[in-house]
Amino acid sequence: MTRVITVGAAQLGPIQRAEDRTSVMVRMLALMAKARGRGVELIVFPELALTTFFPRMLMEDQAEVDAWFESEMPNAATQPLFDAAREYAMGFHLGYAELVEKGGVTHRYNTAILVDKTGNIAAKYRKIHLPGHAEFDPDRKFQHLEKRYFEVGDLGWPVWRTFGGVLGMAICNDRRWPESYRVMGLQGVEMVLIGYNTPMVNSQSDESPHLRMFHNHISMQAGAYQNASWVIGVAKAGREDGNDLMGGSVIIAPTGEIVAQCRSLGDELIIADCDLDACNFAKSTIFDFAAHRRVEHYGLITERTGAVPPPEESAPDESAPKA
Ligand code: ING
Repeated sequence: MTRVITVGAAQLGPIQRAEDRTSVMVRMLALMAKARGRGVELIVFPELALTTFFPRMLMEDQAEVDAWFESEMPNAATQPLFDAAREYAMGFHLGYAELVEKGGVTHRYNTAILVDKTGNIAAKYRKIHLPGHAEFDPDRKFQHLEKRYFEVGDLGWPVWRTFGGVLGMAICNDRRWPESYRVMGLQGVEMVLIGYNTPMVNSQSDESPHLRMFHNHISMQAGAYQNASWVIGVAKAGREDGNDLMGGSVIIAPTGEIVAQCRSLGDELIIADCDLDACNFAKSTIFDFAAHRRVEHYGLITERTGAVPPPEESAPDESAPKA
């Protein structure tokens, strides 16, 4: 029996700060309806899919910050997605800002959930690699305050047996770090779902948009290839209140090849039949981790956080007698 999942990557165009969740829901439900007509079984929405990318804004008032978060999931705004999932027998991935009380303490995460075909939340992931900074940085062309608004995720990178295979999740900046994929690869992941909101330009350099797109794709293609896994990367794209987000949403095969790619900066659905058994060959040959990895040499990867170069070469001792 083949293990093929028909997957839809549902890129979203811009969400302006003034737009409410209801207007976004209309757009997401339209993409789900379109996907249903194409036999999609799993639709993947972006990171922070319900609102504008609010970490670009410096906010001092906690109530103003918390208005961007969901304290329940599902909730009144998002319930229609869960209803559609059940009606269409279509699972979905959704990124959102999660506010959760634990032991009387409020925690705020950049979160993604995977909802199954019955409309139940089957999996949750909280973003671990938070890019940017926590305080206003006057040297940047624009702010990227994820370290201010979110805590580092506390769930690790689990994988789940669902949709007939082994699925995992990562969020945006996670896709740039090989460790994210490898932790899931070491659990046999066959499909990684990744939403992203990525500025089209660098806030600290004149890096070109085409170079940014190259980095976007090479990161996910490498993760897919080196872990013999499908990778679904889905953008929220376009110009949000004058700030440009990149598109380039893709469906990437375990070979690292891009099999489908969005061409617009708006709401756009791309679809592929993802055969999970396409992971098997590489997992049993070139990336048979048990046969080839040498963990006894990998210690630095978990022992050391920042790079430590070797000491500077000592300057020749000028006082020493010349040869
Ligand atoms: N956005 C960006 C990302 O990692 C970024 C931030 C862009 C960091 C480019 C480094 C280089 O795609 C989010 N939301 O993580």
